[in-house]
Amino acid sequence: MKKRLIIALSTILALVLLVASVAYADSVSYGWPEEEPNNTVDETRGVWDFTEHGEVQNIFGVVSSADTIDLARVSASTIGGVFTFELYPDPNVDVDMYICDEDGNVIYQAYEQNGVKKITNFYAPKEPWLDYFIKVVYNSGVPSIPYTLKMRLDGFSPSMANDIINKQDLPLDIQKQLE
Ligand SMILES: [Ca+2]
Ligand SMILES: [Ca+2]
Repeated sequence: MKKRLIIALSTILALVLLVASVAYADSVSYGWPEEEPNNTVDETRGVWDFTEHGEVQNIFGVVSSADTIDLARVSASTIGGVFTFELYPDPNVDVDMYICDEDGNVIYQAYEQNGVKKITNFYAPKEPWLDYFIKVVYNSGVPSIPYTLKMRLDGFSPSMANDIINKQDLPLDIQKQLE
């Protein structure tokens, strides 16, 4: 029974990967399954590093009553830019999404739009070794398909400054223009 469930889940995962690669075929886009263990900042090994503006990376993962936290380490430290994070959860599962700092402290909570959890206009400065963590937290429900965490990095221009949610992280000269 257990083995069958694992096979079914891996088939679904393969289908999701295929769909994702077709849907985003015209842009720079990647997708991989999550890597467990990823329940704490310290045990989360891989880095989802963004090195081009317009780049999209997708993570496919599962949270459940047996695995309530998934963290993903994200970096744009060599290029900087503006992140958009969108979590497409299994509709049967109630989840929350957050951005955390390098110590695992929550900085922002996602808002919901049509069942999608979103954090938009998050400014990431170009700063060596600066990483963030996207945190997916399970609340309730029984998953039957993996979630997709879609992450996109775009370039920053001063005309976007008013929409940035973390204005305190903008360069000082741009903060001054906003005053
Ligand atoms: Ca997981
Ligand atoms: Ca986990």
